[in-house]
Amino acid sequence: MCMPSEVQMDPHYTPTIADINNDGNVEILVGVSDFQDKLFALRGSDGSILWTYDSSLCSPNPPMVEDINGDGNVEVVFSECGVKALRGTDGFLIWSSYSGGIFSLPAIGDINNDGMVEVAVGYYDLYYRGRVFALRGMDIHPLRLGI
Ligand SMILES: [Ca+2]
Ligand SMILES: [Ca+2]
Ligand SMILES: [Ca+2]
Repeated sequence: MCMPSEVQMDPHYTPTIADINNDGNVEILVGVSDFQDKLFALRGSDGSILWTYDSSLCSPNPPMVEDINGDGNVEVVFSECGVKALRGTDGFLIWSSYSGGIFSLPAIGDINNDGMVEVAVGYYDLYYRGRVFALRGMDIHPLRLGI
């Protein structure tokens, strides 16, 4: 039986479970809004903190875990007023795309059949129209979707 984590969280945040540092043990990723918005990576074995990421003005949505740059290691991708990709092993920020109108969870897949994955999110544009945009996972290059 595992002890509960010391991290206090809003129970509405959905955790993500994955092995983010390739050690064969799963971690638990969860966003927290408690005076300061943060994303926590907790060791699944005992709930201790592996790393934390201080978010911006918005609460982190449930993250996706995927190798988005093809280096064989997974990244942690989440939205919180923008889209961010963190290195799974230590939470280092790999890239960030700021947009004030992003409220959706990210979706990850190879949308143009080039063998590399893209990250897609829904957002409001300057005229508050709902849009979707996609970023190349490797280098955050935006792709035109024609919608
Ligand atoms: Ca692990
Ligand atoms: Ca990677
Ligand atoms: Ca692709």
